[in-house]
Amino acid sequence: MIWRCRDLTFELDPRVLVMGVLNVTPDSFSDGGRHLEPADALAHARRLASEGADVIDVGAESTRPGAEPVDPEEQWRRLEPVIGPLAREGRCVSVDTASAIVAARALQAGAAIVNDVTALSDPAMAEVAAKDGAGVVLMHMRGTPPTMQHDPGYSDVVREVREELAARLAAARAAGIAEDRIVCDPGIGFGKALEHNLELIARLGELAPLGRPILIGASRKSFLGKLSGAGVEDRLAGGLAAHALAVWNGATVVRTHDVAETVQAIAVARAVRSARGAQPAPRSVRA
Ligand code: HH2
Repeated sequence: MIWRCRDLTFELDPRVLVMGVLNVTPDSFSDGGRHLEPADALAHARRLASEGADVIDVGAESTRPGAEPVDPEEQWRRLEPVIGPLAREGRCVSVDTASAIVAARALQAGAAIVNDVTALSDPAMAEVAAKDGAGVVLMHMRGTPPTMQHDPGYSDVVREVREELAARLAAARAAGIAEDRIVCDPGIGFGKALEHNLELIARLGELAPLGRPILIGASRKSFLGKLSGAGVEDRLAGGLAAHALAVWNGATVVRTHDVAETVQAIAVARAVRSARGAQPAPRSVRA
């Protein structure tokens, strides 16, 4: 499977891409306030790359449950000193934003990917991404960050996420975004209760009919704390387990704060998945 992001082409499966998270925010749930100074942000991005991140995903707006939107001008004030320098160093930069204005400026500054947790809900975003041939991450979310964790409900979370992502994929194609530029993401923790997150990871193979690479982002998220009792600083092992299981079930892009450890966990999961006689989860859809 191919993922094209501007002039870059990634060949996935068995290769798994690692997206290292860089939040230039005061309030992100796990690393808020740590990389607000551009020098700190750049140093952190370079560390993530040296640990094996293929992509640096830079965000300036927290999407944790309860978070309020951040004005595009403020997002760009935080992002500008980071995106251009990283892109000029030849790094593949993704911008984590739902704002078309911010995405357009980031692409102009050299970003290659738009990671939109609202799956292009703003039609202007689709235009921006299509025009520059950006890679696009379409993430599934029910509701919006301020309210999304207020009692989320599904009758079959995997089927509904697949159908809703299929609709966003069709909308993206209709807006002129080539299919090979798109990755789909079930949105772990975005309008999902614990059992929904678990079912999505367990049945990730059922998203294969979307025909696009699947991204998983479980790093440090609260469902790991619910399962283990670990605080946000202590969820590394749980995140590695979740990501390894997701790769076993077909994820080929992993978004993480903990790159070095994730690279190692993925190498093992990928190798087991490729072992003779391995029987990963069926890539069919439950009847
Ligand atoms: N999760 C977060 C943010 N962006 N993008 C995608 N595609 N998938 C995800 O699972 C995802 C995402 C939340 O994590 P983080 O960026 O660390 O936190 P915050 O939103 O508080 O900045």
